[in-house]
Amino acid sequence: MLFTAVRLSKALQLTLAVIKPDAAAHPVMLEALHQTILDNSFVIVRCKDLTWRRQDSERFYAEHSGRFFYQRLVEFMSSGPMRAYVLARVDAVRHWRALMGPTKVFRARYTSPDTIRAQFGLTDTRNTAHGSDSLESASREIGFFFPEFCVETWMEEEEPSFRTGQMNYDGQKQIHTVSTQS
Ligand code: 3AN
Repeated sequence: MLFTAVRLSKALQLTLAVIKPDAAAHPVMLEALHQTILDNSFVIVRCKDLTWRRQDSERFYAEHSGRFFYQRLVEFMSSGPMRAYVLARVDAVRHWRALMGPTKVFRARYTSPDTIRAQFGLTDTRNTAHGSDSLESASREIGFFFPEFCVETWMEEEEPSFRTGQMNYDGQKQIHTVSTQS
């Protein structure tokens, strides 16, 4: 029965989500964003608070070096604590980016007022959240933030359990874990 359910349903996808320093600095905002993630049916696979050194920020955003906002972005992203998540859901990459909304905060407020960036973003740089833009970048970015986490192993060993709802939410660790009850 479980085997059939796993075979018939669409596989979960993993994505990297980050709550940037503008929001992570405020515990109430951080809690609201965590709740938004849960309310939108994401499985929280990993959750970690961390602070980047300037060189981490430069390395992560290397593709933007040379853009007018690069120095500002690099400085901001290493200016204080942030929170990184590995999230799972069917079409997680697309769903998380839709929930974040457009990069530019004022555009987000105008076109997608219910999104995270529209509600919490301050400027185009301090725009509250990051999300991978493809499966390939999700894999690379998860490795950047969670070097101990192996996407392939998770897909093989844990994804089927999460897909069929065999999970619990651990309120203390603030992540979902595979339920061991049969
Ligand atoms: P997104 O995060 O929406 O995928 P990217 O990858 O184009 O957008 O940009 C990475 C980050 O660079 C953005 N999240 C934002 O913080 C910053 N950024 C992008 N465009 C601008 C801009 N025009 N002005 C200021 N900051 C920007």
